[in-house]
This record gives sequence, C-alpha cells and structure tokens, in this order.
Amino acid sequence: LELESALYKAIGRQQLILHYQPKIDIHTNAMVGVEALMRWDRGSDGGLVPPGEFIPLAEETGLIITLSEWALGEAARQAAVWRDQFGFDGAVAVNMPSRMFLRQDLAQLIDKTLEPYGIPSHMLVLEITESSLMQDLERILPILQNLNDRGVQISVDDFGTGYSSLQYLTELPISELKVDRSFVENMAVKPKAVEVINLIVSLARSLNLRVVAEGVETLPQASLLRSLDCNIMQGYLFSRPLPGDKLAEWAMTHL
Ligand code: G
Ligand code: G
Ligand code: NA
Repeated sequence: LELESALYKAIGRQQLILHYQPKIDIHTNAMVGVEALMRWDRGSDGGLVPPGEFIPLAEETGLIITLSEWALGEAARQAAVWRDQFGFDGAVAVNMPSRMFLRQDLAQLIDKTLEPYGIPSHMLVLEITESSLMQDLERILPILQNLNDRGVQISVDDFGTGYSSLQYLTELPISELKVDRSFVENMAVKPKAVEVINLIVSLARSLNLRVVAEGVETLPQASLLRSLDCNIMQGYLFSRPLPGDKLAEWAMTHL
C-alpha cells in the first residue's frame, strides 16, 4: 500500500523517467529507433524500484493508464529534443498495456499528445506483448485499425511465448514482431531456439513485417541473427537503456 501511494505521487514528484535503448539495423548498423523503458527513482526514499516490481503494481491498480499517458508525452518530448539536437527521425517505441488499447479515444489521445511536439504519428511505435494482444484481440482489433489508419505502428513484443492465432496474425495491422529475449539467450545452447527464430523470420517475411531480436548481448548472437535474416537488433551488445541525454551522446558517436 505504501508503494502504491508512492507510485501515485511519483509523476508529480518527477521521480519517473524514461530510459531509451537503441534499435539497430542489422545490415547497416544504423540506429533506426529507440525503445522507451520506464524507470522509477524514489531518491532518498529508497532509490530505484525495479520495473519488474512497479509495472505489475501499476497494472493491478490501474495506475498504468496514467503512467502510459505520461510515457507517450515524455517520449514525444524527448524525440523532439533529439530531432533538434542531431536530426533524429527514427521510430520511438513505447510499451503499452492492453488496457490502453481498450480505450476508444486512444487515437485522439495520441494525436493530442504528439501534436505539440511536431512528432508525426508514423514515428511512434506501440509495443504490446503477444499474450496481452491475444487475450483481448476481438476488442483491441478495431482500435489497432484506427491507429494504423493514422500511421501509428504496432509491434508485437515477447513474440513466440504467447499463443498467437496464425489466422488472426494475417489480419492484424501490425508492423513488427519482437522475438522474445529467451530465444536469443538460448540460441547458442539450444538448436530449437534457432529453429524458432527461423520460423518467426519466415512468418514475418510472408506477412511483410520487420523482425526485431531483443536481448542481444554477444557478437556470435549478432552474427547468427544476421545469418537468420532478422532486420533489427536491440541489446546490451549495442547499449543498455540510457537517459535521453546519454542516448544522444551515444547516437552522435555511433552514426
Ligand atoms: O525495463 P526492463 O528494463 O527491466 O523492464 C522490465 C519490464 O518492464 C519489461 O517487460 C518491460 O516491458 C516492462 N516495462 C518497462 N517500461 C515499461 C513501460 O513504460 N510501460 C510498460 N507497460 N511496461 C514497461
Ligand atoms: O520485453 P521488453 O522489450 O519490454 O523488455 C525490455 C527489457 O529487457 C528491459 O528490462 C531491458 O532493460 C532488458 N534488456 C534490454 N537489453 C537486454 C540485454 O541485452 N540482455 C538482457 N538480459 N536484458 C536486456
Ligand atoms: Na517492449
């Protein structure tokens, strides 16, 4: 309960921040975008709270709606700063819980959020986990359609761990599949993990989707993923999630 009320106050106290992890084109090595990841620093009241703790709490209490709205605005603000700083025009991915996709006003909310910063909707990627997408698919689908009509891109996160209906997958207005980190982690030791990634890549090819491999930590993983024809990589091999100003430094020295 203490943590819940502290989280409630965290936005106003400016204790929430976004860190950003680069998404790297596997062939050109260019940074094609970033994923925003939320951090909560309680300062002298207890320091960093791991997202694995406060995100589930936010989901249970419904605070995730407020946090997600804040994250959309904050990511747009940061993208505009980078645009002016170093000409950033990549994609900004924000993690969205399924609850946000149940809102009839999501597309309008996004327009209203991006507009003041002059960030076009096609620069925004919303990441939703495969499991939460599939759970509420019937209700989420019209909202996805609406977002897609406005150019907002949808990425299916932790792909391969949920139970996607292949039938549905062909009908979804999505742009990207993110191979779950566990497959990348297991590539070296479990041949089956490589087969799963191979399958996801073929599936993505036939549906015209990008494939992102997350959790890439080593060069051998990167070269294997390249040979499997993934499009984009993300992971500690390139960079940890960084505060906005540090990400700018990173991007300017890696471009
Ligand atoms: O950020 P890692 O750095 O530890 O994040 C842990 C988990 O928290 C991940 O599964 C990630 O998807 C989730 N997460 C991180 N930031 C956000 C966010 O802004 N919104 C939502 N819904 N989940 C997030
Ligand atoms: O599922 P999602 O993409 O939201 O997960 C992001 C989570 O993965 C965050 O917790 C982030 O800090 C973490 N992460 C990012 N890169 C790596 C990596 O190379 N290795 C590991 N183990 N975790 C990573
Ligand atoms: Na994600």
